[in-house]
Amino acid sequence: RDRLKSGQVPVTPPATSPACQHRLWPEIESVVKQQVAWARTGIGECGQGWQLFAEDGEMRMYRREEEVDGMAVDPLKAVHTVPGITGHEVCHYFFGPQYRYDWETTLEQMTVLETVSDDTLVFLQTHKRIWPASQRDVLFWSHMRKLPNENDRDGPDLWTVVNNSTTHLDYPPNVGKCVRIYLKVCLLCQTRVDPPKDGAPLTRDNISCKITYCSVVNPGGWAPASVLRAVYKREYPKFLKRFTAYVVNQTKNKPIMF
Ligand code: 18C
Repeated sequence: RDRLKSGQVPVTPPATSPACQHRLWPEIESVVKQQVAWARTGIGECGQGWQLFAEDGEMRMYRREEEVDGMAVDPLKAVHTVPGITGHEVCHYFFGPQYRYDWETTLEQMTVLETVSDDTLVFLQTHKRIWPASQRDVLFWSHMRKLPNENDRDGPDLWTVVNNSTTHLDYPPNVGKCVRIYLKVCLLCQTRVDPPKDGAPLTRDNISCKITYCSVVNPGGWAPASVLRAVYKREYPKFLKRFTAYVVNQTKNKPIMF
């Protein structure tokens, strides 16, 4: 059963989530709902214009060419299925700042500007420069959430991380050498379990994770569309393959984290 497509997964968090006291909370709540709904929409239901631009094993990446003020802001949607890991593990390594330098190859510097709660952080990142364009930075909140499996109490939960650009009085955009980019990113993960027939204990051979990754990045300033699309084409597949291989490697000798 594919709950990502079933339209039956609630996205309301437990009322006890500590982040719900914060000024950003109404925005987090609405963006998470919107992004999760979008991530759960199959490519066939997304409308016209989606092109498959990268394919490798189970991984498929689609984009739709879109421009705002002459700048390419192509939405991206990627799906992947990776054996041996859970959705909770994938989200844990994607969200945790302590792992980011290990897998994020375009990163130059990362700072946590605010710890809103265990599941919500505000990040400032600078990324490597692509000559001849200006270097980019990005300031965003990041929220990790379990989406309980209420239809099947014994089934694994869905997990998501949503990243969304925000502002910070102490870090206004475009004042130093960097141009600020604006992003919306959603990573949505569903664990699949294929229990051993003989009632033997569950191992990593019995699990896999269906990953959906959606993003829209506005480059924030001049960037030739052809160069930008070439960067997308190279960097997104590299990211998803490297990041998922990292999670497999980090978890292989650890107990399964459902
Ligand atoms: O989602 C991802 N990562 C998260 C945690 O870091 C988070 C942050 C995303 C930042 C994405 C923007 C990165 C800009 C990078 C600039 C390009 C550097 C290339 C250097 C090559 C040596 O959500 C995973 C993100 C995977 C990133 C894929 C690349 C996206 C390219 C976007 C281009 C943005 C404009 C660049 C301007 C230069 C144009 C010529």
